[in-house]
Amino acid sequence: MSQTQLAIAAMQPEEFRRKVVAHLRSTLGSFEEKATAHTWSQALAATLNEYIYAGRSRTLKTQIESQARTVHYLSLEFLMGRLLASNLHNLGLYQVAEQAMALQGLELADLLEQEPDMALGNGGLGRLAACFIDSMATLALPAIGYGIHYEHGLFRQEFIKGRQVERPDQWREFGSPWEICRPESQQVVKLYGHVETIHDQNGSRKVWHPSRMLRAIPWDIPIVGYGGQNVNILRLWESRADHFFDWDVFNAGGYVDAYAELVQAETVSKVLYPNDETDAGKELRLIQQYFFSAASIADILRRFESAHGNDYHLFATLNVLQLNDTHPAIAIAELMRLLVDEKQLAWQEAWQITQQSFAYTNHTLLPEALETWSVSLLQTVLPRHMEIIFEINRRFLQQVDERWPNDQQMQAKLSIIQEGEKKSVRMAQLSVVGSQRVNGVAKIHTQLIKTELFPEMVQLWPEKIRNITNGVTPRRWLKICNPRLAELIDQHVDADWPRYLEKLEQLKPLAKDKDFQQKFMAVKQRNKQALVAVIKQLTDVEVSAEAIFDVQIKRLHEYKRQHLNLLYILVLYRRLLKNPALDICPRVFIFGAKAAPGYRMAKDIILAINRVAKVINNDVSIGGKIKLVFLPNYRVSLAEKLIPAADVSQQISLAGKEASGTGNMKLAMNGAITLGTHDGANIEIAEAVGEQNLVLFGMKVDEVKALQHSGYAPQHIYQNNEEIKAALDWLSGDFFTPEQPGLLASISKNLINEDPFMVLADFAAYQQAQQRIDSFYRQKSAWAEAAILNAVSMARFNSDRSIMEYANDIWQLKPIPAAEC
Ligand code: Z2T
Repeated sequence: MSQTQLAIAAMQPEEFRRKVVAHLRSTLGSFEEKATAHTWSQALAATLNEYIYAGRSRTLKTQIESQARTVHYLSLEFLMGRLLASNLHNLGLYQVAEQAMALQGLELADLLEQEPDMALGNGGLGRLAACFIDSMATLALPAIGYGIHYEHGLFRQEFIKGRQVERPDQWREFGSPWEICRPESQQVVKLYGHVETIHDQNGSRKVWHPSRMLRAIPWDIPIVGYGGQNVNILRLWESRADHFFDWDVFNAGGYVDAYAELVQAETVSKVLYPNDETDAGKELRLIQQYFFSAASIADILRRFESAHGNDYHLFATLNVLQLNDTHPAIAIAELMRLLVDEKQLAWQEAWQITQQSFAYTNHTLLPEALETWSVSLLQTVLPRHMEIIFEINRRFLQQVDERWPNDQQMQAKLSIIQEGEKKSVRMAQLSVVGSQRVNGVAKIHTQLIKTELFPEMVQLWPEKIRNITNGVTPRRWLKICNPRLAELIDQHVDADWPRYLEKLEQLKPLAKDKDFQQKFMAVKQRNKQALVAVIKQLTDVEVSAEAIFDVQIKRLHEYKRQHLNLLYILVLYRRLLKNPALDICPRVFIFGAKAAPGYRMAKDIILAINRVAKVINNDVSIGGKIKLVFLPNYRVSLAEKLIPAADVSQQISLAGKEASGTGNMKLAMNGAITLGTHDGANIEIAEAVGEQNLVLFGMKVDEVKALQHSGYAPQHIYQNNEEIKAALDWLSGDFFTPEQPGLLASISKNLINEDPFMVLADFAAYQQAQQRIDSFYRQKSAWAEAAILNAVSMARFNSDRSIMEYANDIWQLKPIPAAEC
């Protein structure tokens, strides 16, 4: 144990209480009698910061001394959620804080609830980045996260008459105790303008004359590793107007115009784009991407130069830049621009450094999510970068020509530039060409990248594409969110299991133990009771904790098939109306999901679930056998309440569409049984927990492919399956929307005529799988055994394992535990 850790271990509640009170008075300018729960939570955060900053200095000193190779995780999204509980746990101060607050007559849980979620991300991709920086700090890797300091994160969702309405997220309304502004490290980012070619004795060179400038101001958020020894940084850039620019306009007499410029500049980091898997292609989005990429690279280069001057050949030895999807891919062109135009390196040298430095993670195969930027937009916003991309492509196509001589088709297929009426840049191609490694996020996904998305790239560079299956941090997603289960685990294995999750496998023999089963299921029951109260508070619906809690929580997307779940609920409800004595286990269907604001079908599905819910929940004739709730404003902090209470985890995407999924891992880790398709990480979860401990169903990827080729005709299924037909007709009539018949018809219409994600084709298998869940749940002991085996077999899905694989396979990075000083 280090000195700090010893000091923390020796901390007494009364001493800690006094520290918090001191901060309440001096940092918050309040006092005990006056302070609200919010003020107390701020005082608690301020107290933690004493330890966090000490840890940060320790970590930084060690890293500077060791001249460590560092990874820079570039991501447009970091879905952090709340940080107070996580920091308390990671520092080892949770219990003492709980006791200290109790001495003060306060409930720590109430204080934790005061903190708004830091929702700077959409879904899986953003939350993955958050789990990964937790693991990087825990594993003592020299790592920095780079992103955008959005003023508004993902919208807050409300339902009005069952419809999603978006409200602005205000996470910083009252400030955040975790962030520190670092004006001394600000950067300038330039945009627009034109490129001049200058001819001199050395030939010709290019000079970019930008016409706009932004300042990028960094806000640093400390990331505390588990155990508290290492503290890394998440650096988020905020855009501001450039001083000089305003000054010019001001002198020209345009005081108010200067303000208009200022507003434009500050728009860049104003709001997170709420699209999860569609490419919006908006100019402001491109500027966001470039703004944070350019600021981050300038920051990395500044740090490099202060240690190594202009010895750029060392750059790729000491730095690796991980691209979280193609969102920061423009960074490849930016590093080339800096090395070639500003540092005057030869193209070849610059390219070698660049390609050695970057690595790219692909998160989806959905064509609508693969980013392209129109050449004309790039020429306007980033004219020099566009030239550089053309040159990268010209040289790449030479390589293609060497491998496939005179093959025009191959040139067109592989080109970074998509030819056609409106030429565009394919950012995935650019990322593959510009990186030393490319990775997919689950075995099946990586396989599909190799066979479907980039088969030729595999021939060009056989070793480039790797798999690294996603993971989730067991600190947040087990220890913190499920204290009751954590306590049960603590009674049986070493306390450091959140760091070494494989230790839970020691519990496998207890899966058959009746006493342990009873304790495990008692935890689940308590968690369900807690969720009952949350459901009542959020929806005013009363549900029974005796029912199966069947949970589908994820972004709303047709490929994720929330409407497959809904269709089954409709069929089941019809069966119950026909036969109220139908013998089924009572079940509560629970949804949580946000739809992209412009995604019509997704919003229609939300409306449909809410309308069907209203009818079912008020129908006394079915004796409360099924209930249906859609919890509003699904987010990280709500997930932390839902996941520990779930019995069934629905992961029912069409095979081949969900790259990995990570909610599937979180739910299994908390003892939910997966009801899933042969897709993404579900397949690997089945390998880990054993086929008999989850329910997989439906078409596999090759069957989906075969059906597509043979011609999929959902109309035939609709015509030939009485229950499907009745349910879809029911939905499009007036039963659920008497005031507006046909309001929900778009869904039925879509499924009958197009059904792009083959909901009807998988329906029969799905409803059988649901029946298997029903009979499985009745065998109390078998179910408990399976639930336990799920929870204790998740070591492979610990994000520490994912990050170790990145460190070994991609980053060549070694842990550097911070030394005491
Ligand atoms: C996203 O959350 C994911 C993929 C995206 O592709 C975009 C977003 Cl915002 C551009 C998800 C995948 O859908 C999911 O399967 C995966 O587990 C997650 O990324 C993390 O890899």
